[in-house]
Amino acid sequence: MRCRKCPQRAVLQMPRHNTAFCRSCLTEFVRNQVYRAIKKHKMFTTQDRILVAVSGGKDSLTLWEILLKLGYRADALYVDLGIERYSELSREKVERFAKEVAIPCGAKLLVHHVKEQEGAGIRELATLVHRPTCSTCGTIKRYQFNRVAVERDYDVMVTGHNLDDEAARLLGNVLRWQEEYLQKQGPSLPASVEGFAKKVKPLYRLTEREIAAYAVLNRIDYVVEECPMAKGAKMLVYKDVLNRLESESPGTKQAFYWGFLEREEKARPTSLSMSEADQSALHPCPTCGQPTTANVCTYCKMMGRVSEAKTSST
Ligand code: Q46
Ligand code: ZN
Repeated sequence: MRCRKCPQRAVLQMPRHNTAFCRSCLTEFVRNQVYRAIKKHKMFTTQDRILVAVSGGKDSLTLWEILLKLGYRADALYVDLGIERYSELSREKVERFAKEVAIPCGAKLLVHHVKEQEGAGIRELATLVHRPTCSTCGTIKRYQFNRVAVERDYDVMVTGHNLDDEAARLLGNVLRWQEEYLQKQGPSLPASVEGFAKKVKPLYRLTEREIAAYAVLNRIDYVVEECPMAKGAKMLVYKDVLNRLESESPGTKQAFYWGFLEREEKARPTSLSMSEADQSALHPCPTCGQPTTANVCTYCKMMGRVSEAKTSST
């Protein structure tokens, strides 16, 4: 099959756009989708200092590469969760990418080690506080990314969530009518108060398959295996359901998530009042100073429980 834009051989068929691209037209398409996302949602400019959350997987490394190729000032933060082989492998990939691609472009890689800073690997921490590993992990990653972004004066924090991630999350939130989460499902969340970094998702227009093809064709070496803790996660079930719908009816994921965004945009006054509501409910955590709606923030509460559990076991 031929590329729809040039005479080259197509390497990827894209039924949702009823098209097919060769290597260089696919590269251009993917970068262009990221650029459109950045512009449409006024995510950042070339003057801003950007912090990319990288995990070593295809999405975050591809995102970092594209931002650098598009001329943005993008550093990255990697959180080493201390999950034996998986963390070692993914850290290796991130460090190699930084050395070969990012540092030559003038970018920096920052690393946060959970074992050193929080005193134990993510699985051990979760056992100590009697919480599921992924929710412990989520609390730590959110906290550390925000802390680094704010303390080091980054203008915006960027994550590699793609169309599959966002459509699956939307499906989960709609199935349970979690309206509070629905209001925060857009690709750009403003820095609602002092101490909260702006967060954006420039890959929301691209599917996992398109990003994987881009990564392979552009020789981005990423960790292929999933985090071992992801097994059995609800998100994977939602993704699977959406993939089945997509193969029956190409474009379903896009229509679902983009349709939601269009509706949200029309209801913008609600989201503005939402950020006002956030502001009035938030105050600095007395222990760490990060904004929280509770007495003490979730991270500090969790770390308090970790030290209690450690003391009682000695
Ligand atoms: S990294 Fe962390 Fe994910 Fe691994 S422990 Fe769960 S939440 S599955 S994005
Ligand atoms: Zn705190």
